[in-house]
Amino acid sequence: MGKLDLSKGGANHQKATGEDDRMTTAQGHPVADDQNWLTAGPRGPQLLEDHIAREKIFHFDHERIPERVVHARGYGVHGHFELKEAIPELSRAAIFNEVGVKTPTFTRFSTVAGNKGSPDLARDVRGFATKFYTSEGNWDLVGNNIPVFFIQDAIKFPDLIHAAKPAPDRGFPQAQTAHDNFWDFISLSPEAMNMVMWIMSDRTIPRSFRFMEGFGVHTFRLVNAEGKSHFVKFHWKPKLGLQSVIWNEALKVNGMDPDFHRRDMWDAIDAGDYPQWDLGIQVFDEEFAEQFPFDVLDATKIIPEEDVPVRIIGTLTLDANVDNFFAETEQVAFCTQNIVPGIDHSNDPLLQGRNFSYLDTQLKRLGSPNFTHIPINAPKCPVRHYQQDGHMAMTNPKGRVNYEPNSWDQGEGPRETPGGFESYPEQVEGPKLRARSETFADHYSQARQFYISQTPVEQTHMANALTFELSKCQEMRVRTRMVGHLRHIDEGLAKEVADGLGFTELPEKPKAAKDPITDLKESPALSIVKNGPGSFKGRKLGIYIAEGGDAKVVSALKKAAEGAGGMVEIVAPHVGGAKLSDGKVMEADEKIDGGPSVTYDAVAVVMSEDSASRYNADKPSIDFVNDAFAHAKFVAYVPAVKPLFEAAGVWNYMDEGFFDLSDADRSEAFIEACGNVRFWDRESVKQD
Ligand code: HDD
Repeated sequence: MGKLDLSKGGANHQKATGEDDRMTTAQGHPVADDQNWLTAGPRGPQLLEDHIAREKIFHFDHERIPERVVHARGYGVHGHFELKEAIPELSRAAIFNEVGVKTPTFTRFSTVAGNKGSPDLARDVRGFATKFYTSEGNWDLVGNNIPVFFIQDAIKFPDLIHAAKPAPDRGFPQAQTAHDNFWDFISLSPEAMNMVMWIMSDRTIPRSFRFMEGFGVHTFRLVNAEGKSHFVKFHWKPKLGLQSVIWNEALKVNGMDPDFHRRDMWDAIDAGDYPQWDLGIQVFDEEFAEQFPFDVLDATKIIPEEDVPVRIIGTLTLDANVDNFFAETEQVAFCTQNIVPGIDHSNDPLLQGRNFSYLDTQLKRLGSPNFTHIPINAPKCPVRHYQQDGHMAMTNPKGRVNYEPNSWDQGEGPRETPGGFESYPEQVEGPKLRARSETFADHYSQARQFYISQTPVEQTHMANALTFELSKCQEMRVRTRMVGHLRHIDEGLAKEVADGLGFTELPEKPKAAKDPITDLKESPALSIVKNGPGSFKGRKLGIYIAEGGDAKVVSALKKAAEGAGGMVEIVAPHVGGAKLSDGKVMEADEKIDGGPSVTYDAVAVVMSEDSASRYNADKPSIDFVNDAFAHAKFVAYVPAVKPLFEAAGVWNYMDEGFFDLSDADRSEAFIEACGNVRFWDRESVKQD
């Protein structure tokens, strides 16, 4: 009969050709009864002898693996990277040299602080980690949607995360930084101030993963075939542009749909509307690094795009949802040390520490050094080495030789390869010491640059966010210390937050390790509003219909939104939909209390006057209109909705963000206006 084929076996819910539907245990024993534990008599005690029940419960008891200590809540998607411009002069990496080649990828988006079950719209940094399965092994770009970090040295990471996570005594708050421990730590860590500006901006409440940037954060090296090196920073630029929700929306969305971001990604990919990001590189040399006012090895600093432009070299397309969340999204193991020949690390002390941490964490999480055998982690190029055994070894090599050097014939075992990975031979010398370089001492200049680069609306949101977060700190010393730091960044901002917190005078500024540079230029690339979508592509219109609504208007709106590449959902008072003016019933995607306006980019309300009078005491209907107004959304309507709009307190305050569709042809103008995301002027208006 020969040897067993060891590649066969393993569980699968779906039957292969020729197999039957028979249920078995994990050992392959056919199961006749999966509903009743073996007992002694119909009402007697259960017997431990029942190997079928015991195996089932045993496996269930072990289903959970430790969640990631950070970035526990994440969402993974398959895709590919296509190189548009080869850069052999900069890097010899195959992935950067073959234009048109599609490298398979797996990207996992995440929040940092919350546990696996926390809501998607927590105010938090988003992880943006991509594994490229290149022909020369896996390259993992493990970045965030913010280009700087809280700390400069990895040794501080456990403290940062302890401070951000729920307090160890009470076990709350979950998935938020609005508490004493976090701000205590931050206010004692001036190096965090640039990051503080970023996290208090709307970057931490993105509308969707599809509308946010990604950054490799650290300075890396690119090394060409001649061994010449350049420094590089990696950027992901979303083709859809940037868009965030506003804080009050985030609070409501979290209650309404805690899976808002993962659902959005699943739906877009399911609908074939594949999100794309351009991969950009900022390349610079030692000479630039020398004259740049900040240290390029300091992960709390950016290099403004206006100083070193971002050069686009390729595109990432996310085009397939996972088949199994656990097997793929949970088990994927990113490691910053996964780099390929032609890319190298820099001496950024945060990056160097990460290179230890990620490998270590995978062993804890996945339980074996053989986590690279799990399909989602396995390279898609040949893998040949002499590592063997260990828990769950799936791909132990065949043959006799498992050491080197060896004198077995060519082909018996792998050999070192000329042209394989070589570290850039950077000259290194100096005393062994624990010290922070003087060149890392500027903590406020770029924080200020970020703040002054925002539009007034965004600056107000930042002041509000800071006030909110600090208002949740019970310790006065924490609040005052933070406001003291803000004074180094912008006196106006410090004053606004101090007023919000009810301070009677501004606290002292702490002594700065280095005096801030106050004349850095504004960088328009740092604002979300200045880099918005500009169209309705990839966005969602919610049309609230009820009996007698003008069918022509609804169909014109649908046509305009879909024509612009957007999605449309119909909301109605009942799941069954509503009969419109043409006598036909239009089905609803959502019942009104399941489809509030906070879940849409823009809304329309189309109903008869009778219906509007009927629903003008209905809280979900009132909220739909009132929230759309309060969140500065563009709103389309027909005049018949007056009774509802009056009840919602908006009828007398309708501005140019409201579109009267008595003339259905105005639908296109409405959708075009939605390209501006929101009618921001409204934010300052007070309602009834
Ligand atoms: Fe980290 C996960 C991004 C600093 C230690 N990190 C993790 C993930 C992302 C980042 C996106 C989730 C990966 C996934 O989806 O599985 N981390 C960053 C960025 C940082 C950063 C952009 C700063 C520039 N991280 C950082 C430091 C340390 C870690 C300084 C430790 C010294 N990070 C980890 C970790 C995690 C992790 C504990 C948890 C789960 C995992 O690695 O696989 O090792």
